[in-house]
Amino acid sequence: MSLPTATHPAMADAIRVLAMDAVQQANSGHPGAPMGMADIAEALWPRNLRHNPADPAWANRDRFVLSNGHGSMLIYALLHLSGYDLPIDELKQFRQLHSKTPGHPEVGITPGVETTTGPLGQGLANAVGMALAESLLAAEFNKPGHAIVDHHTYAFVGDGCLMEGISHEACSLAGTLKLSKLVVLYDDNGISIDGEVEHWFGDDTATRFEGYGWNVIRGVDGHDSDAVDAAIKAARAQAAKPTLIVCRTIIGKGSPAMAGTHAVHGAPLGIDEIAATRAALGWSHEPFLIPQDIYDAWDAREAGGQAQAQWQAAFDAYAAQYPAEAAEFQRRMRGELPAGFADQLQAYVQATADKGETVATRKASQFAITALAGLLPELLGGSADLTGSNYTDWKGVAPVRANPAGGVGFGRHINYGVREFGMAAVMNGIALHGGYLPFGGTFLTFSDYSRNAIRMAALMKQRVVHVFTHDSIGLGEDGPTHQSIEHAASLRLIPNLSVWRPCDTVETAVAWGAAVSRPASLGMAVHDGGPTALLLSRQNLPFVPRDAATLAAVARGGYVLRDADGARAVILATGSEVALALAAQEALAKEGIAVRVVSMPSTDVFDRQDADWKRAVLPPGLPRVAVEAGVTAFWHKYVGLEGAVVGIDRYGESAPAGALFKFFGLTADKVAEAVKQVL
Ligand SMILES: Cc1ncc(C[n+]2csc(CCOP(=O)(O)OP(=O)(O)O)c2C)c(N)n1
Ligand SMILES: [Mg+2]
Repeated sequence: MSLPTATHPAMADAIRVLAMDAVQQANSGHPGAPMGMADIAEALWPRNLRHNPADPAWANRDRFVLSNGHGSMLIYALLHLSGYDLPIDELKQFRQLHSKTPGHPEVGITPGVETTTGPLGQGLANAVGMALAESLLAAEFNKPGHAIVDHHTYAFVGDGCLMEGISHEACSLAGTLKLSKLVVLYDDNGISIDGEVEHWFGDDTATRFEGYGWNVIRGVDGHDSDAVDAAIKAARAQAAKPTLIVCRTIIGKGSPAMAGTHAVHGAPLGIDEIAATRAALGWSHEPFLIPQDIYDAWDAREAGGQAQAQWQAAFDAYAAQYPAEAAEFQRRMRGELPAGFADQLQAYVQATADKGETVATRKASQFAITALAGLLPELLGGSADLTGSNYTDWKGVAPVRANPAGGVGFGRHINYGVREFGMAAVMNGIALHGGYLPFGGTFLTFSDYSRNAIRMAALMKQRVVHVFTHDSIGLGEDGPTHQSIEHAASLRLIPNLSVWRPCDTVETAVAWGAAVSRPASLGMAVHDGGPTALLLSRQNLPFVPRDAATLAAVARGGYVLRDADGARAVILATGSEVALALAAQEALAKEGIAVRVVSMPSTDVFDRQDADWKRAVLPPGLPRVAVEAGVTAFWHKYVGLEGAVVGIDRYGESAPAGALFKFFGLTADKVAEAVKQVL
């Protein structure tokens, strides 16, 4: 690109001063990474990134992820300078309440921010998910001569991202799947918070990535933007492998006293050093004043508008020839479910109720997946190497596999390998990219491995579904390492995460329906969506017949499953313990004690019901007993301090499931006893 009058170094210096001045003004933040990566950014954004500041939601834009999210002033400066709707006043409000420039980049708050980053390493895994979504969509929708899906995904990473274990999980998968349109630029500055990383991070990172099957471009001078530009172009010129560009940089470059030291990582430079930096850079302008020639050189609006218009023309040609595919692509990228889906879902739930099968809820989940996969072409499954246990596949589904020449062939089931955290963060990237509704499975106990990515999905309100099977001591012989105790309760503490622990095929069908029907959140259009965790049994659970009203009530998250005239107490239960509650109800009835059984497959969905519903299900004044094969503390929210909870407050044991339920007192007798105690 030919530049007006501003030089490349001056363009990069604009980032440096914006970063150091905004951090100074906020009296908090991280100037080191933006100052150190300014030249790399100047090589990528104006010279290589295809994006349109006027339409941050353009489907075929290149994706950009700042995985080292602490360097947030870098992306804010880039968005501002490139012409996004991020005025200079927002940069002056860096890190202030309700500004568009929060401490770490957050999707949905700042136009042009593709994902929320800050937990190091996860942005990189999100980028892998975005690149995977791009490659899959291209395989699904592109036609000869019509490459309507054809963009790159770029990520900036620091030492921290590459020290994090998730970088191994995600990048190993990216290499195996030959995600060649993924280009990662490594800020190899030798510094992290504690100082010089050589003392705790001595890896040969380049060789490590070559081992993953990446194309590695070593030894690039990260302050020579022409060299970085050439490396990016070399990466784009090959279609076989993802690329890591190792850019040797100086953290805080430009600051005479602090560059190259950890002092500049996460603290303001101070006014004296800022003055010295201005002098050293030859930058005479006041804080937040950028000369017009520099704005002109950065302005991406015209080029972006042209790039999008060109793509639109290509898309229109595609739509003329393939109208159904084009409409489907647009629907999918908007994250909307197909017309008529709600009715089809209802019919599926009804059919499930009519069949009345007794199976494990993991199996019921596979039934639901099979039905939904036929209705929702966007459904994209997978498992962290437990497909045959999680039942996340369906008959005839093709696995996603790398093409020998690069990229992936089309499939709808991803073998994520034994990488729970990577899977969860890759799924977030897939959802953020748009076009697919990802779900993935593992054992519930290993949700801890995925946990921060589940939290990030919840924070970002992303529609992803976690299939967590083997949800309690009911898995039996594998023992306490595999038996979930605290997991259901702790997942329920994550805001925006919807958690379901269904008791039979019907509740499982409703749970799946609720999960896929949460609104999608793409780009700035973040509404009340979010992820879902389905907690499913390994063991068979008896089908519970319901009348029409009871069937309709399942979607409320908590409902009266089996009432009794003159009920004197309520038993609440979830999942495998609903059968115990029903058995206790019967036993108590024989003794003349009438109790109501409430099934509570989703406490968060129940909590969102109106007060009348909640009072009708759990009448104030009726004593309550909760039963769940896990920690008891959570349930006092519903039973109060006067109520009783039958649960397990220690780790499990290795034994057949039947013996374990008995040993831990998860029996109908014990539940009945607890009811008598609260009467
Ligand atoms: C998962 C996670 N752990 C810890 C932190 C806190 N933290 C923020 S930046 C940083 C050091 C990162 O080093 P590097 O990526 O090299 O950044 P640089 O100092 O070079 O800007 C740490 C530990 C974090 N943000 N995320
Ligand atoms: Mg570093």
